[in-house]
Amino acid sequence: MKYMLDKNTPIPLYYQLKQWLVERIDRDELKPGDFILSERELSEKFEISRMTVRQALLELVNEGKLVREKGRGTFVAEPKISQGLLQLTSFSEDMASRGMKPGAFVVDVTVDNASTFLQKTLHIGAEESVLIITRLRMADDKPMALETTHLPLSQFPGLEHQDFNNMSIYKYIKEHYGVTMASASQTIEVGMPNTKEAKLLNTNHASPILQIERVTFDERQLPIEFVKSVYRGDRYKLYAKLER
Ligand code: 16G
Repeated sequence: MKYMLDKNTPIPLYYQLKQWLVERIDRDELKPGDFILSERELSEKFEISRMTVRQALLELVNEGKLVREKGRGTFVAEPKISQGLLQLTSFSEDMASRGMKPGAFVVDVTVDNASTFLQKTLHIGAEESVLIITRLRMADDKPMALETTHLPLSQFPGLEHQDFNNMSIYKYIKEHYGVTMASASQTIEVGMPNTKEAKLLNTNHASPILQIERVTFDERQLPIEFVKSVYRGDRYKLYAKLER
């Protein structure tokens, strides 16, 4: 069946094709993971050039609506998670509130002396040890972020013996040490993943990431955590409600 784009309006054909695809995604006729017809098939279906099709698909890939995978083709992207910026939540809480299954896969756990930076950030002495946990965070078993958490062992004695796979650190710390995360300061920058990050996050080198650093404070305003995270840019958008 042939579809007609309106060749008599000043609206460019590539834009009309984009709108056609976006409408079908918005109406759920095309769902995340569904394949999009090839450039050749779309150009035949709409009787337009392959160049025109290419431009429409490329823009939708750049806007994060479609994903292109070498050797597989182009398909509809998963919708992005809208992450609120003003509430202090844990990854596990965030995913559970969206009806998704949170997960944590431990990549590395070490105990190290506090670096000068960590001494300052966590208000600890040079002789104090820091527990460093790197975890891949999953939502419904799909990798979303890579987090490296630094915790002062003086505040959490024995924590180094805990298995951090598929568990919530915030919840554990509250239940076992009576420490509640009360506030945090956070910076967010855009970057590109290194080879290890791209591999663990199952993304490619050309996909931008969000680099997030957080210092979390307990109810006494004491810093108790420093976290460096790398979030998949194609899976997250940041949200804040602004008031005048
Ligand atoms: C969030 C926090 C991270 C915290 C983690 C605890 C950001 C950028 N990071 O991912 O600082 O360590 O939650 O999650 O939001 P958990 O309680 O599920 O282990």
